[in-house]
Amino acid sequence: MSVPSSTLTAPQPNSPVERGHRVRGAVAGLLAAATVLGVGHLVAVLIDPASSPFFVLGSTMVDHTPHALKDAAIRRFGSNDKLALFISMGAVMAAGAAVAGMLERRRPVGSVLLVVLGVVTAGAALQRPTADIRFVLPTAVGIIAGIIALRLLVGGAPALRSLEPVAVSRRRFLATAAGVGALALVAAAAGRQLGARLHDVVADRARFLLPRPNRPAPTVFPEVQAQVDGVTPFVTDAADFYRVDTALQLPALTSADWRLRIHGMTDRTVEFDMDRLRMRTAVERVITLTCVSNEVGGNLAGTARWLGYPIADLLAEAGIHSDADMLLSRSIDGFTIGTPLAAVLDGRDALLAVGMNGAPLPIAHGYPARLVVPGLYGYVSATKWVVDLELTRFDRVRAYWTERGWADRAPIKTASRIDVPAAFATVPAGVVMVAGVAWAQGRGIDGVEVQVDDQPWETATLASEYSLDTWRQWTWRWDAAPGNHTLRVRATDRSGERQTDRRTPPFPSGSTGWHSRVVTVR
Ligand SMILES: Nc1nc2c(c(=O)[nH]1)N[C@H]1C(S)=C(S)[C@@H](COP(=O)(O)O)O[C@H]1N2
Ligand SMILES: [Mo]
Repeated sequence: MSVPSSTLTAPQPNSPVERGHRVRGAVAGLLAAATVLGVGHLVAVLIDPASSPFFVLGSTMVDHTPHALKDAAIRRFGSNDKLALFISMGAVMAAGAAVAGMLERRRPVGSVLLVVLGVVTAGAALQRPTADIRFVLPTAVGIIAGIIALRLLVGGAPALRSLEPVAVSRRRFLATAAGVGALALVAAAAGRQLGARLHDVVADRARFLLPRPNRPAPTVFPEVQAQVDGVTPFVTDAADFYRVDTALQLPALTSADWRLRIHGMTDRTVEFDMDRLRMRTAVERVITLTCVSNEVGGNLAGTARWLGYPIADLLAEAGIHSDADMLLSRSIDGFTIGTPLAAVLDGRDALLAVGMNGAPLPIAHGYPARLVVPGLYGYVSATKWVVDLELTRFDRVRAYWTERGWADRAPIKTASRIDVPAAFATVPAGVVMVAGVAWAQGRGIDGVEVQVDDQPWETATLASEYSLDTWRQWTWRWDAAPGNHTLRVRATDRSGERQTDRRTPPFPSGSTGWHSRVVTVR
């Protein structure tokens, strides 16, 4: 009587041999996944960086992330939300790839999973805002390369022909693994190198000539700055300016390639390039930008000197139809924003900006051109890398965030923040300077009050007002007695309205509530 040969040769489930096989399977899966991404990235360079499988999956996740999760990510990681996304995506993929590789040893489960992943990713690629049919290629080629790598690693060359498990010697496995790993790395590196169109943009930006403003911004006098250590600088350095956008890779747009098309409900379509833009009157304005996702006390707000061209003048060249009520702007990467047309035309300093704090826009802040509209949260006004302005109507279209439930029109709500003392700071008893900022763009700040514990509200001293469209700093001299204390702040805007104490989250139209800080006095 004969025993089935498999019971003789199959290692026991937990034997060292079996464990070794599992590790090999996991390594094979990881290398196959690296091959998909590396080769996919390389092919993507020939088409569009946005078609790279990793970016396709990442951007698709960003687009479909519920607002609660997006807010949590921004709250926790701030402008590092993308890094956090990439790391968690990489971890999930690595785990999945390792398991798929282990399963592949017995049945081609890993290969089947790769095909499924490929179909899903290719489908997602076609949904990208700037996609055409070529967007499936990087994924397709990457997946084919990944399957070949996986089959080679679990079964050697014969495994490419047969789906039966084939034994591979340890040396053969290591040699193949090294080869596949090197190939994936080289492909990814070559992809990066070739994809270094960003280098061109860096060089282009270094050469970019800023227009000289016909109307320079009023001087930022020292009186607008509270003279207290640790208070926010009145003008935010570009390097410290908050960054919020959906772009996983920075759009690489040179000023030579840049065009702005104005069309839709207009008498004619007009197109600006940088030369045509430069012939127009430039202005410089100091404006405080604010993100709707800013939590009470948060730092998603910043003030800069923006150099650019009044949007209303550009629109006038196209001739606006009187029944248009929305300016739908589109960025080179397909992101859209709907701005109430009235806000662009009512005389406020709504700009197509090309400069920030005396330099060309940083690439992350929209180089070579972006919109800045005072008084409106960024997601309804501040399109970066803008290339298209369409005159349309709110009852016809929705934009990126309004499609996801955020408010159609979103004026910035009055807010105030304590900057010093720092949260949970320990300060010596006696005179303690409390200071911070408050903003109510378009209306102006008329008063700021501070409360210690449950004592009566006290009036803070306001620094000079720069303009209605910038934040205003405040200070308050506190005679601090030992103990733990809670400081609270609230502002009143020029319309006479005082900030409500009702705490609401950023969704759908901006947070409300009073900022408070706990400090220890010794
Ligand atoms: N192209 C593009 N522009 C965009 C966004 C974006 O995701 N893509 N986000 C908007 C949002 S929500 C804000 S708050 C501002 C932030 O501008 P900043 O990154 O320069 O601070 O940009 C706006 N413009
Ligand atoms: Mo935002």
